[in-house]
Amino acid sequence: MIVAPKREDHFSFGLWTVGWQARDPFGDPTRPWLDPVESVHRLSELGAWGVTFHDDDLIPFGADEAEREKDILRFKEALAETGMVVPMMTTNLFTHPVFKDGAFTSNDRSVRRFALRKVVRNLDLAAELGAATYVFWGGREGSESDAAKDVRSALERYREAIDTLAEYVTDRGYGIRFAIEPKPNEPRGDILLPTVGSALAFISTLEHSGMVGVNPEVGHEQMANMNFVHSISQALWQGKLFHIDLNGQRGPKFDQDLVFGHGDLLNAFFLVDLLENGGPGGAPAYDGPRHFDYKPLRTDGADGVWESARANMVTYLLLKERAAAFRADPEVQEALAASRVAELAQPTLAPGEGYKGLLADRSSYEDFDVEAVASQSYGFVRLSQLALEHAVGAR
Ligand SMILES: [Mn+2]
Repeated sequence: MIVAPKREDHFSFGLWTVGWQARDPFGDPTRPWLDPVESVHRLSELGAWGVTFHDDDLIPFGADEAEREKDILRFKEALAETGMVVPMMTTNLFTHPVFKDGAFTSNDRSVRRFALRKVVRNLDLAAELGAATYVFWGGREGSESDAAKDVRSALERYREAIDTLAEYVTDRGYGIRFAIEPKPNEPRGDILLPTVGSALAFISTLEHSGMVGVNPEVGHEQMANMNFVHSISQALWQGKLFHIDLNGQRGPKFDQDLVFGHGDLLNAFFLVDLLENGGPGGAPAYDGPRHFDYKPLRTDGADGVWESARANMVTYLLLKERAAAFRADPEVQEALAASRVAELAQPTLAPGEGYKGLLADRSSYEDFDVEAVASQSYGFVRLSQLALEHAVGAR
């Protein structure tokens, strides 16, 4: 039985995903331009709830005011006709050659000032359209040569940019939160804030750090050979998972942007289990949009565009079902207990104990049976296999 996506599942798509014309560094586009209005209607028919976009996805770079107003009006009409929402928006600070050495961290100060103005203009539109989250992906913020970029100054300028924009949003009372999207490389040889951990550390230096979180993308983290479930867990632990980009990737190579689950399926299973069942008492650990940032395969025509959009949502829902079955299985519960997974939630020190109590507790060291404890089995293989059997629908 294949599940059907619904509004309440809160699936959203970037206009640049289904709208990707499949131009790559080696080849021309294989698909025609797709009208954002058509994307809104088609995604809505497939059961999606929202669309997201960069300013330039909707309004061509350099469009005059009349053209801009016309594009926005048509788009708003499509939203009104379908009931689709815009939960997130972002800025294109990477396509135009003016950004070839970065936007907030270009060596050229005038580029940095232009970039801030481009973001401010689009933040006004984000507020108008009710977007709750504004994403910053600094694709061009980086370098190919260590001779060419003073990284400490670049990070300082990055901080200055985010703080300035946060102040603007606060002064305007927009209520928008920012989410920084890490990526290790591509298009730049090395990109600043390459992983979720780097972004979290950067955020802690911000003046308005409370309104800034992360927007991790499956493939970006896996390009850096990170375990996405670990990265998301840390973002959740720090209360910083403001948004998420779901897609697929097979290991450290170029950014594949595959359909969700079409890369590391088992990691996708555990990710959905974490998001849907990882909260207190098995509640969802994340209540934001389930946002897909992927590319329909270049080999496919329009049929593949909509088939892949559907595939993202169906795969997520199937994994959600499988994760629920995994959690509900008494054999899994027994295996989890045997593996003492829940015991990790118990603090290492007793309430009020402190190091003095620890030092006074002979059972913790002097009388501790190192050999007996070292010889125990944690039973993780059995637990892993149970998860796999549930993930593939064998249980
Ligand atoms: Mn990507």
